[in-house]
Amino acid sequence: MSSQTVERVTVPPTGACQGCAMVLIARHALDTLGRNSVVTIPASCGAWSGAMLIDRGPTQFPSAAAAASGVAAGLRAAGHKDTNVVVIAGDGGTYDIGLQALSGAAERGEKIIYICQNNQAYMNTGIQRSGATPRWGWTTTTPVGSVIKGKTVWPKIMPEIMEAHHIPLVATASIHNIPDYKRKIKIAYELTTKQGKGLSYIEVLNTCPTGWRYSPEKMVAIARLAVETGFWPVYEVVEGKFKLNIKPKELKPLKEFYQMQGRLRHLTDEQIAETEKLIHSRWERLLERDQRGY
Ligand SMILES: Cc1ncc(C[n+]2csc(CCOP(=O)(O)OP(=O)(O)O)c2C)c(N)n1
Ligand code: SF4
Ligand SMILES: [Mg+2]
Repeated sequence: MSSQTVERVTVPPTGACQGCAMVLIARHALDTLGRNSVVTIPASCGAWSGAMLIDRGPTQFPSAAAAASGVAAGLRAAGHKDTNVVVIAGDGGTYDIGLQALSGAAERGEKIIYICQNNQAYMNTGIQRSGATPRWGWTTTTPVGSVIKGKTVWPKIMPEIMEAHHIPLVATASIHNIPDYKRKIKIAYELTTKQGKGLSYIEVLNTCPTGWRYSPEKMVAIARLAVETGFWPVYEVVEGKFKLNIKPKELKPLKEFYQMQGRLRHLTDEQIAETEKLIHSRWERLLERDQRGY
């Protein structure tokens, strides 16, 4: 990638559902990085990202970061030092079954640009819960019945787990702000591919109409509301420097966001209030970090 390069790497059509944000996540990452890239996609909806004009290796569900480590080593051995080695994995392949491979790769300082498209469930296999599914959220394995109503535990905060690995870049992004996402992809290119400083981790909320139960034309509105309610804070930690990139003056009520989605519409006011309390206390911590700058 040069700073001037804007070349298509992904080619339509895709096999994804109508209004799928994952297509945007894959397309803008790879088109920004350009053709001197190799991408590894574990079993996930990412398999439906469409045709690509670069080498693309499907991997097993748990091993994307391990496979990418091997690709990076092979490229290095062959003298290709400036090729982007990219992973695009789902939340299941990142938070859950792929965590060990990812943690190992991050700790070893592998030169991998790792993108997690987080749609908060195992979507391509039929909407099963993951470590990223919101508490009380409906999935096919956390049904809403008369005794149990959705997932009973809180989701992990994966970007904070990645921060504990002291990697050069940890960032979150939202598909309603593509320029911010592409800027972060360029930082990853600079730190990981060009300067060889280790693994970059970027996680994007993948608003998924099929699994979240909303109609596809609301994709951008839902993504924006996720950020404006504090449900999905957009920030970056670049070589230890913290910045909250989108700072609404006041957070919108979480209920607005939850009521737009069939998977979360059943929550009681008390459950929403409890979730909001957690979100707001995290938001306060992020504002403090933003002021401190680390
Ligand atoms: C070891 C193993 N267990 C289960 C599966 C079946 N499987 C393939 S993809 C997937 C879920 C992927 O979820 P996620 O990573 O969140 O991606 P998404 O489909 O949501 O994009 C599962 C359970 C598998 N391929 N390998
Ligand atoms: S299930 Fe969701 S993430 Fe998967 S292709 Fe369909 S809209 Fe996209
Ligand atoms: Mg998923």
